[in-house]
Amino acid sequence: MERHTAKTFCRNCSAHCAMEVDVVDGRLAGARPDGTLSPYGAYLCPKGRASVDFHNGAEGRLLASLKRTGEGGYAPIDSHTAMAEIADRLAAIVAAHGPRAVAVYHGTGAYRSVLGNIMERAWVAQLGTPNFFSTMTIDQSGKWVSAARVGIMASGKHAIRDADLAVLSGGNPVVTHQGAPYAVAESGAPGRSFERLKERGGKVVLIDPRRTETARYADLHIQPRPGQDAAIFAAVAHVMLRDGTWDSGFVSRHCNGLEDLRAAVAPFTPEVAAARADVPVEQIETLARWLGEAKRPVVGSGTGPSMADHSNLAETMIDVVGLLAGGYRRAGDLVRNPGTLKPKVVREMALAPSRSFEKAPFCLSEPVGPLMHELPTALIPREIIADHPDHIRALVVFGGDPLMALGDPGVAKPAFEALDLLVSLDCRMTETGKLADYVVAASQPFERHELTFAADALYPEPFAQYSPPLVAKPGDVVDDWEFFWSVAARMGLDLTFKYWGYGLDYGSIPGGLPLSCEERPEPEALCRFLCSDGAVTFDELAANPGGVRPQRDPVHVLSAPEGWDQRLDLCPSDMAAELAVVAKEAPDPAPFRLTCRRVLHALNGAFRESRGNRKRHPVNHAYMAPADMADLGLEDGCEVAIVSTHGAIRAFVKGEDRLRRGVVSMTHMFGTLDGTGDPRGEGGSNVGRLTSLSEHVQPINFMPRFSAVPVEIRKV
Ligand SMILES: Nc1nc2c(c(=O)[nH]1)N[C@H]1C(S)=C(S)[C@@H](COP(=O)(O)OP(=O)(O)OC[C@H]3O[C@@H](n4cnc5c(=O)[nH]c(N)nc54)[C@H](O)[C@@H]3O)O[C@H]1N2
Ligand SMILES: Nc1nc2c(c(=O)[nH]1)N[C@H]1C(S)=C(S)[C@@H](COP(=O)(O)OP(=O)(O)OC[C@H]3O[C@@H](n4cnc5c(=O)[nH]c(N)nc54)[C@H](O)[C@@H]3O)O[C@H]1N2
Ligand code: SF4
Ligand SMILES: [Mo]
Repeated sequence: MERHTAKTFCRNCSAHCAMEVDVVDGRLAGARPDGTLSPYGAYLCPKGRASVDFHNGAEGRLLASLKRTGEGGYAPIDSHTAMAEIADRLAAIVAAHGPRAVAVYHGTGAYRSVLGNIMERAWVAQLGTPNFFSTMTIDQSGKWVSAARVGIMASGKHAIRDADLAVLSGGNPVVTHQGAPYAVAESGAPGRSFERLKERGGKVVLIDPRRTETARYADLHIQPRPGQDAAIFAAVAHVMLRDGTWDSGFVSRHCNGLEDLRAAVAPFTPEVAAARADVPVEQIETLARWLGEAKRPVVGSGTGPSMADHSNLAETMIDVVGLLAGGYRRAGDLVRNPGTLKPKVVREMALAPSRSFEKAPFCLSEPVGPLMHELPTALIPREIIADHPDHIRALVVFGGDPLMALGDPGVAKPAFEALDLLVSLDCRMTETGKLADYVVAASQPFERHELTFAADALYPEPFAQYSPPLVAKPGDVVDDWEFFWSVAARMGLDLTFKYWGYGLDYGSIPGGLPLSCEERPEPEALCRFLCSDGAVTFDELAANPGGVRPQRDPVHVLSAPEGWDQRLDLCPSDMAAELAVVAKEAPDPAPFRLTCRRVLHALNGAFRESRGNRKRHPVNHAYMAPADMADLGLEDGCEVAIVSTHGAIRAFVKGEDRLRRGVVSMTHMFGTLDGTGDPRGEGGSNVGRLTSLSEHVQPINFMPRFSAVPVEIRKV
């Protein structure tokens, strides 16, 4: 028996927790957290452990690629043959209809794949299609809308390690590990980041209809009716402006629109917001007072406000409150992590609103342009069926299950069926894969060369790690990067491999490593290239498998360049107009609102079938407040129909005294796309059937309503 231990890192989420794995006879045999150098200390969550089982073949991992047969079934196909056939079909589509006929959907799994992620963008840029879609626009792109119309404070928010007040609305990082820059927590060991903040005398405020696992750290937990974040944060702004507690130095240096904002939030007295949200007025007053008093506040949100009613407005108001409080680093402040693979210079300067969504390239079905160089995912079905010569005819799905993620299968599925070519690049069969012409079997992280690229700027302290493959690839699986390179090479597209980062237009990034169509790139060389401007060299990383903490002098925020005159807009006109609509809106009469939530042992659709998850969540429970259940004559395990204006599902209820009344809390990505609806038989109920891709979608990003969905509950 050959046995050894190797150091590596988990790639499930951007925490990239450092870990040690045992390899026995070429198979992964166990995993432990490695706290030796990790900026998070020793930490590993259940998904980190589940990924070891998944590598070893649990949960129906795909070991061969598949091609659809005439009879509607699948036959195995050699992966290289599959990639060649896909390239030929794409080339024919492009020759006949132009590059815009091709689209990609970049799912959550794609973020796990560093080289794949970049090669995908290189391919899309070279192909010249604007049709880049990702989960981000059906996740929290309200934050992108806000950035595009308010602008961006380039110095970034205070690090949690420096903050004295953390305000988080609608996120549960203790379960999801979703932290900075948007939510307020560190993504690795999130609980510890709150503990430390409180040990320093800092305070935590949480706004969530559910008393979540994160709420145990809250000094103030506001438990509102869902869907009221815009009103709550407008009222906080109202109080700060009323009491003169906003950070006037910061605001006058960087922001326009203060007087317009004052007028826009005038109707949102704390009494009005408290009544709408059904919370005590004092809680809103307290939050505003603490924000006024704090020296280094940070304000952020998770998916709750991004998925509920008026999500773009809610996210904009949350950002506006963060700006009024001056929750951003200033010239002279310490930059704890300037980045290791690509160190950055950080300046206290405002970047004016881009309003990119008002500029070309526009969608065909709606006059809307990109956010962060991506088009809105909720429009994919409309862009497929658009009566326009440029409509989407081929879709490559990279590490995602868009049909489950979009919801509204009655609309989305027929559109996907109308495609000439649908490809799923995934390590398992998904609901979208079941409709695909080809399912290409992808490798898993511990079988690939990878760098801590996605975490580089997110770690609380500088740190980087490189991991070569620890085990051989099983069966006939391919690395994601190889898929994109092979398809490009066969299509005759010369790619350039670049260090890409969010917000950058791939094509406009200067330099890069030119790749040839003839010579397969070496993944190690690609990783080496990504380290070329690093504070550590690739050789140092390769020699230190446990990672490296670069030693360098402390870095501080610099002032804006001489003559810099860009400013942020505290009151964009579309924000003010929507706020006026909300001020007049009558409350929805539906007795319950369905809210989003996530479970610890699964990662959206991935690891849903893991042992840990299935033990805890054999079905997708509909959690309700026990008092609401008593009113409806329901007990734990009763089957109910949950009915929205758009659809109905059945589920089993479970009492949860953490929930406020009037809320039904459920997880997404359970069950099948459009099965029988049996909540027991198909792996749980699919809440996507309750949501619509045409009603109650937001302006600009077309974000559907995935939370605060008005529903009725009926006993079956
Ligand atoms: N274990 C695990 N981790 C994950 C995932 C997973 O599936 N499992 N998914 C990953 C992904 S893709 C994402 S995007 C992140 C998401 O990370 P989070 O945003 O932390 O996700 P949730 O746990 O769904 O937290 C959303 C919270 O918002 C609350 N909420 C619902 N509606 C409202 C509202 O209208 N207002 C307010 N204020 N709160 C509301 C819900 O009660 C819930 O507690 O997690 C990532 N990490
Ligand atoms: N109703 C409702 N709908 C929602 C949400 C909600 O809260 N409520 N949340 C939304 C959000 S925030 C998100 S992010 C989306 C999630 O939507 P998606 O990202 O489309 O769904 P996932 O299930 O995360 O898909 C990830 C896929 O990646 C695969 N994968 C894992 N590792 C690899 C790899 O290394 N390579 C490749 N090629 N594939 C890999 C997994 O097997 C899995 O099938 O859903 C959205 N939809
Ligand atoms: S927090 Fe993220 S990176 Fe860390 S073990 Fe869990 S899934 Fe992996
Ligand atoms: Mo997400």
